[in-house]
Amino acid sequence: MVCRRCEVTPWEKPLGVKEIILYASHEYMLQKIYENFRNDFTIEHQGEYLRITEDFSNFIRVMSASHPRVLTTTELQNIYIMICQNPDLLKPQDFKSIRTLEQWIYIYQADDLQWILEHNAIVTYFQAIVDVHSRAVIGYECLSRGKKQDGSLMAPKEMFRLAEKADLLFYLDRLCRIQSLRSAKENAITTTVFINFVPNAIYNPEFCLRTTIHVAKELHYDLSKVVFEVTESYRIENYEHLQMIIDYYRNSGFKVALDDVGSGFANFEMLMYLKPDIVKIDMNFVRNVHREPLKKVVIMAITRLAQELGIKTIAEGVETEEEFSTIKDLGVDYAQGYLFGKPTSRL
Ligand SMILES: [Ca+2]
Repeated sequence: MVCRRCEVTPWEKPLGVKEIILYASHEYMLQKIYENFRNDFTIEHQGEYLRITEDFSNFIRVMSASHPRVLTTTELQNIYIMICQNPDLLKPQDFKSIRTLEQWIYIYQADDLQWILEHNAIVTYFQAIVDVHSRAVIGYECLSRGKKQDGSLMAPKEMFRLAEKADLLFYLDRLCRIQSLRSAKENAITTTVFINFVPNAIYNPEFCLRTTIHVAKELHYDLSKVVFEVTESYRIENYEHLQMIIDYYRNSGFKVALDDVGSGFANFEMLMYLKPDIVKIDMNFVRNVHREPLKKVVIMAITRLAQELGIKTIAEGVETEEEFSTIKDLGVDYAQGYLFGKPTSRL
C-alpha cells in the first residue's frame, strides 16, 4: 500500500463548466459571496452552502481577483470548495476535491511548480561538508532546485512556499528526497549524503517514507551513510510526531541530523530530547563569529551539549578562514560553506 497523498500525481486542474459546492466556517461569508458575485456566476443560495455553476478556471480567476477587496486572506482560508458531477447525488470521489479557496487559487497560480512536479524536473545541487582537522570531504548536502519549462531554475524556498500554499508539500518533499538519492548515485558519491526533509510533509512515516527507503535500497546505498536533515524544525509543535519519524529513519538504518540549530530556543530542547546523530549549527551564528563574542558563546553551548550527548556538529555557512579557525577552536567537528565550495550540480 502506498501513501496516496505523496505518491499520486498532483492535482490536475479541473477544466470546463463545473458544479461547485461552496461552504464556509461562518455563514456570513456565504451571504457576502452571494451578494458580491451573483452577477458573475449562476449561484443558488441553499442555506448552509452555495451551489455555483461556472467554468472552474474562470471561477477561481474571479475569486482570486476579488482578494483582498472582497475576501480577506482568513476568509479565503475558511471557505471550502467541492467539485461534483451532481450535487444532488454526491459520490465518495467528490470529497477528494475539497480544498480551501486559498489552496485552489494557489494551485492555479503555481503553474511552474505544477510543471516541475509533473515532469519530475528537480535538479540536485551538492555542497561539500568537510572535517575541520583534515579538511577532507566527509559528505555532501543535497539541495533541490526546480527546473521550469523555460529552463530557468526555481529556488527551493519558492518551491516549498508555493507547494505548502497549494497543498503539494507532500508530493514535492518526496520527489526531492528521491531525486537527491538518484543524483548522488549518478555523481558516484561514496561519502555520506545529507538529504533534507520537512517533517510537516510526513503524516505517518511507515506509509510516507516507504518509497524513499525503497529507492535507497534499490540503489544499494549503505544506509548508515545517508543522513536525513530535519529542516524547518522550529515549526514543529508536536515532538512526538518528530520523534516517531526520527525513530523510523533510525530503525531503518539511516542517520538523522537536526538542521539550523540555534535559530530558536526550541532547538536546544529538541537536541536534548530527540538526540539526533548530528546537529547543524545555523549560519547566522557562524557569520563573523570571530568578531562577535555572543555568537561564540552560543556555538560553545551547542558543541558542549552535543559532546555530552555524543552528537556530532556541523557549522553551516563558513565563508572565511577566520570563521573557520574560530569554529574549529570551539570544538565543532565539521564545516560547510563557500570557503569549501559552492553548491554544484556536477561533481
Ligand atoms: Ca539543510
